[in-house]
Amino acid sequence: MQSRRHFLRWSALSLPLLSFSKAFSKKIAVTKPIVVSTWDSGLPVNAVAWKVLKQPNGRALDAVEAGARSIEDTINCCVGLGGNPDREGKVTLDACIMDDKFNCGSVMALQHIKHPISVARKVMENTPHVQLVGDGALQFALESGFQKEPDTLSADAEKTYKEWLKKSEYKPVINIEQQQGKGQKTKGGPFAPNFFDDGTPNHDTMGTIAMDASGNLSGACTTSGMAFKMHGRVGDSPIIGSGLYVDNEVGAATGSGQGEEVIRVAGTHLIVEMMRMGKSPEEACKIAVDRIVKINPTKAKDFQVGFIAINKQGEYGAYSIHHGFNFSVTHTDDGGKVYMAKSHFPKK
Ligand code: SD4
Repeated sequence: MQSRRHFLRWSALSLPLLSFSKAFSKKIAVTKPIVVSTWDSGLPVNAVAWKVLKQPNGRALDAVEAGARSIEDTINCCVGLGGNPDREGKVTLDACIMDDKFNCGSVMALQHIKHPISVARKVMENTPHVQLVGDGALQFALESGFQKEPDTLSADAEKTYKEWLKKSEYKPVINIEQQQGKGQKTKGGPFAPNFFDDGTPNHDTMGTIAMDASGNLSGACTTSGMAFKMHGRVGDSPIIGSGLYVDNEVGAATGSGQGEEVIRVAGTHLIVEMMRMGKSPEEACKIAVDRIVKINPTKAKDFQVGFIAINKQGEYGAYSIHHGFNFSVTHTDDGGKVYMAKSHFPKK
């Protein structure tokens, strides 16, 4: 006869085992590969990343780097050497990259280099460090074979900079790329046009997160930072845990907007930790946004932050402080889709 002690021991062991096997006999559908980027301008970035993800053994790390490089090649307000300068008229670039094994690299306030994201990857792969800044980052880039580009502003950046100099006023503008400029032929805000004269869209910081067919996550973030910032200012974008974070067991997150406010709450690390605790990507992004707003709800009326996240099931989500932050999702050959993030403050 089975003793009571034996029975108790057996049932204590078997119950968790039974529920464990039940949970795992249910197959969870995972959407992969998948790539998600900030803004609608993320759609062509996703398309470049998608090409990599579709290849046999295509790595998420290569995909996000290729996507970031593609936007660094274009002229736009907020990424790459064609971006808006700081208040001294210098374009200083911030970028970071993170893979599925907590390897990460970043460059901050880097001048003269076309592809800061690739320099960040070299920092990750070829140095014992995570971050290089300013002249040191430039020196490392040149020693690594990157070409030094001339110190000239793009025509668009020069125009907006001259305009700015007239007032020399530094004020972040919500959804700067989504605004209608007064007296301008094309759509655009007072500091940066939404669309250039040839019809191509202008845009903001590019954050891209991806999961490849093997289920590995990586992310990249690249920007010229807030227009007309102080020389030497570094935003959230190149800071691991603020502008970008990847934990291959849990998920990945990145964002765009007023970097100082994201740094204060270590925004993307917070999002990944919330997903670890079982929150969906959208819920996790909302928690980070709410935390920023709670610090100073009045001040939050005047700046934008938007986050995007994916988890290991390939579920994605986003949330922003103000209406107007959209994001791009690609997980099939259909060219991807743009979604508007839900926001703390509703559409005005
Ligand atoms: C920064 N987060 O430098 C970047 C800029 C940005 O919308 O995303 N602007 O703070």
